[in-house]
Amino acid sequence: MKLYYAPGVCSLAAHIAATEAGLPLDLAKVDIRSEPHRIADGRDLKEVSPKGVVPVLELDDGRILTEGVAILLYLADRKPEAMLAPAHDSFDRYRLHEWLTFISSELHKTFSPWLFHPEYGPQPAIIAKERLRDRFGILQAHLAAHDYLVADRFSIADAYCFTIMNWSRGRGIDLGDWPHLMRYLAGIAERPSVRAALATEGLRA
Ligand SMILES: N[C@@H](CCC(=O)N[C@@H](CS)C(=O)NCC(=O)O)C(=O)O
Repeated sequence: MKLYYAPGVCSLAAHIAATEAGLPLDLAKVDIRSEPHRIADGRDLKEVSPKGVVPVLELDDGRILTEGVAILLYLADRKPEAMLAPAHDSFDRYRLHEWLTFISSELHKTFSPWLFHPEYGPQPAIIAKERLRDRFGILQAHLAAHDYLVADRFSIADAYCFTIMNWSRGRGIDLGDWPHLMRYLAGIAERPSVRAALATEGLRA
């Protein structure tokens, strides 16, 4: 399998999940700040996926899977024994989807586009940061009573949540008002899979 990724962006979640599961992954770096977005081999990312955004997962048979949540679920289901997603027939599986959807629509897409598109100017960042406070409160309330998002064990939801929340660093977002969220993120950052994925992407934990 090959993961098309850009350092530290949402594709990091898939990188962490594959590392956590021990699934071998070829990595193809994409420059999402160039137009068009160039893969390290010189191709335009749109030649691989018309959506032109990372993450993209290329299976060994050539099939292409896009959308981070779909990729995370696919990776978790390749290695059920790694228990990165609850069993299909359990209610916790729906809790997993509940969190993945929350992270995707309420966190990820509130952080972007201002984070990666400076052409939007300062105003969207101000509004988004205010909206994010509500979302952080929802996470904080859950994490006051739990170490992880789903079923009290690390899952793909935690890999995704960590990846997106990590964007707070150095962006004028002080997480001091959400101590349980800070504790949770610090714990995830210590996981060997997270440290390894960050290091491979040239980032520090
Ligand atoms: N709906 C997609 C969105 C992926 C996405 O927003 N990718 C960003 C990085 S986090 C990207 O590649 N942005 C490049 C761009 O917007 O041109 C998913 O959830 O996977």
